[in-house]
Amino acid sequence: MATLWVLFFIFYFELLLKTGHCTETSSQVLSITPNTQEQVEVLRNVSTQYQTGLWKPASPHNIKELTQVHLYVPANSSETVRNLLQRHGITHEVLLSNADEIIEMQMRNESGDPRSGSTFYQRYHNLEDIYKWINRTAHENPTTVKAILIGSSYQKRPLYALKLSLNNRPNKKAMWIDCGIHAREWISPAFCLIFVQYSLSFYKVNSDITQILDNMDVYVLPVMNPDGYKYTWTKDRMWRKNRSPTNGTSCIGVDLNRNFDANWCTKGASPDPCSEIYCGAFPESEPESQAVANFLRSNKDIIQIYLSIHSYSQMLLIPYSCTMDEADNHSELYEMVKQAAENIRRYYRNVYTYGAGAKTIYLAPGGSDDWAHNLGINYSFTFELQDRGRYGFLLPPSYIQGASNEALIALKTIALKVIEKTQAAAGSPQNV
Ligand code: 0X9
Ligand code: ZN
Repeated sequence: MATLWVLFFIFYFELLLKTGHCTETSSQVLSITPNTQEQVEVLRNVSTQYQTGLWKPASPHNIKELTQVHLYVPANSSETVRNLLQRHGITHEVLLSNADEIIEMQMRNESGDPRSGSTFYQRYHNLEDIYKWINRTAHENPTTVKAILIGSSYQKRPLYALKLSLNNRPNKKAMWIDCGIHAREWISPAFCLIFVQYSLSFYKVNSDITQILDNMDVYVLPVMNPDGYKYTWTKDRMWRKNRSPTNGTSCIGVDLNRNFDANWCTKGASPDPCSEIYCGAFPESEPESQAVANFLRSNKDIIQIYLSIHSYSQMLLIPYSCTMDEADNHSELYEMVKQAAENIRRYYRNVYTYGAGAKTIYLAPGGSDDWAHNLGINYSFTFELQDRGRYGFLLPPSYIQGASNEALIALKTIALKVIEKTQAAAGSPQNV
């Protein structure tokens, strides 16, 4: 009997270590809300030390009173950080108690365990597999899909956009969708893949996507930041920026969503190469943002809708993020994201907030959506997909389909509205 008890304790202790319920030995993600300016300062400090990783907001400067901060704390600094918070009377909640284990699991999942029962689109894929998928999709659909090389990354990886053109109607307009500007937001490329697959499978089956694809071509860039994405699979799951170096510092990477020419590098972006929101040496200094900007410039007369997919927070954002001013067509855009959020709520019972970026999250100049809007692509949006912080960037693969369905209904709502306003009359979207 005694041996049995000993075995039980050994087993239980191991379980504690594995599940992370033993706080001393596992990394955690904490949700912390500072109540005073002093607490804000403490949190800004903590978030730049002890090898912690700030998940939300993107930069310590954006930490403010009464707003949740999500902070990754590695196992070895867990005690120090918790003591520090306690000393300053800052309370916290544990969002994830086993972050490293989840990271490991999501990477292992890649090979596609045949016993898991999940399909290709219900898993995250590494960069090589996404390139293979791009190739396969173009080859298997020679009349409707074309892979267009729009440029290459700093490390010379190709940037392929897929052009979906489901019929030969003359003078068709177009929509642009990019995914994976920020490397760690894995749900974003996963959505782009699902969107392409859905469009090809449900054209002439679902009336909304049929109407959209009858009226516009769609350009889909599944991974805008391939170097960063690769890095999240091999070295650092929480990497955000691209991988270009800067002279005179060992800090790497530019935030591609601060590198566009829209109030570039003003408040809400940083000139410090070590910052997560580093704006780069000059607007479009990065080959990735330049490639997208060049493509949009060359096709601005046909592209009506610009959509950039990010995570996380569940938000549907419209310009501007680079100024507190309203866009010239603010009410029109606002009405669209409002309807899109209502549809997500109606069909999937999930809450998305919506509005102008600067007012809904924070001032964030140099973003692609604001730049595209100023270029003349009036209908410009950024979606922040699931979730609201429970898993954050580590959204489990089993949530990919649900998160993508929500983005899809929002996309349909907006595209149908744009078609209705600018082209033929359109109906209301159905469930997907
Ligand atoms: O800060 C960002 O770039 C986006 N949020 S994220 O958490 N995915 O990093 C929001 C982008 C909103 N649009 C612009 N800043 N232009
Ligand atoms: Zn992002």
